[in-house]
Amino acid sequence: MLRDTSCRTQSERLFHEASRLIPGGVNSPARAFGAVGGIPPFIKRGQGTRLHDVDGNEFIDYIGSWGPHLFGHRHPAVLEAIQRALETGTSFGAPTEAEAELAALVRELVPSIEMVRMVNSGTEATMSAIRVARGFTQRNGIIKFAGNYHGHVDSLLVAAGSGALTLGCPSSPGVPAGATADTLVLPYNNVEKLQQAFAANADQLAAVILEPVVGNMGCVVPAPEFLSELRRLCDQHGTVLIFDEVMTGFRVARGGAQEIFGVTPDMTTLGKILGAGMPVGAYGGRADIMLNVSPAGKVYQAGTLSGNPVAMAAGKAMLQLIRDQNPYPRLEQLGKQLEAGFLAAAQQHGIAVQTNRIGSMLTVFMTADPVFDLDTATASCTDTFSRWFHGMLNRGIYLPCSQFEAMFISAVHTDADIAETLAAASAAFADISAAG
Ligand code: KE4
Repeated sequence: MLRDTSCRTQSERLFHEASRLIPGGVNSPARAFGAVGGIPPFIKRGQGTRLHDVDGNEFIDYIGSWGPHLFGHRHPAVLEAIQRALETGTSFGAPTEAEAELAALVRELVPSIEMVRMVNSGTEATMSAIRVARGFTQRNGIIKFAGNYHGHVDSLLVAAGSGALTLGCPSSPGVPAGATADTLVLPYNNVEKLQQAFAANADQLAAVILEPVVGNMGCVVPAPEFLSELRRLCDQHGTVLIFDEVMTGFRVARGGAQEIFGVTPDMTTLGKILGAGMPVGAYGGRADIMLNVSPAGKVYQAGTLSGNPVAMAAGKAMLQLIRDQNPYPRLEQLGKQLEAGFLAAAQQHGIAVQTNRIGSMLTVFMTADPVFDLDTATASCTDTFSRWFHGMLNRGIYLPCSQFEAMFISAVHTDADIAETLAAASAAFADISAAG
């Protein structure tokens, strides 16, 4: 049965009310349906793999709050940890045991992180990591890659992915030229351009920051030699290699992308899953670098709610689930099943698609050609994507509302969820094919 998510809904009423008070009616542009059109469903509650909106519609969720819900909404272990933490308070602005306990779990799962600082978002994590790398090397130059998104940090909001790319403002107004004067943007997966950039700027480069598997131009996997050459060049020139694993951390493997590809960064940024849905980000890495962070060192970074005890409790519960339950074989199986089904459904109805996937993170690109960087990603047909997106939404499947995002499967998605999703995908592709 097609669900009525058109303009005569509670979501419509709430969206118009919100739009009078909040820019675009949302607190983050990625949620606004700007690229796909229509009104975003206002969510009333989530449970497991399901979202329920204010109009009584139910969806199988493949956003998972843009990554955090590795074990679905309201996992009992996470809820119980939060409730237990709330019994003793919400925030103290003073050190608590939970902060070191979560730090120890992070180090156990991601051994390259010898020391870590908790912050409140992925943006804070990348902003701080860049500052520390600059303080440590006494250099200013930064390399980032087109289509990579590292949060809304001034110096990195250039040729950015995610909402910036989706809404056509990869380099935002309001960012002064000075803020990005030291930022070099290179094409992802292009070793030759990387070598040229180092040859021309090596002694000025404080850091290279990248998504070791990109989620923010849609899912793009690194070419085999890309990460290893990056590591070699950073070693050669004393440049700090920062893996932004805010999305891939604990998502693609227990130890993130660095575990899968066997390339060890000097620093790593984390977020999303680390907070289990609560606002947590983190940056960490080599102790000799991290000991430059105030108050141990001179590079200043601070935060009223950093290490918040309730958020720490949620993060601990999440990382203990990961450590004790090892969800990755199941995530790989579900990802493989879904990818194969999407490809078969598209092929059956003559729709040209490419799928890029790593574990439970994948994107269906509406293009006939391989996607390996921003240019090939943006060659996708966003109109076809929008039609597929709404065809799925109307059949109760909640996908990321942009061609340039990754979808996420949780460890609690069932075979029945996958079957229902693939049936919807086939019907949605059939509609597109029939409409010509
Ligand atoms: P936050 O500041 O949104 O917590 O994290 C920024 C960030 C940093 N690095 C990577 C690799 C990220 O993917 C993100 C945030 N991801 C987007 C989704 N693609 C968040 C969704 C949103 O902006 O609402």
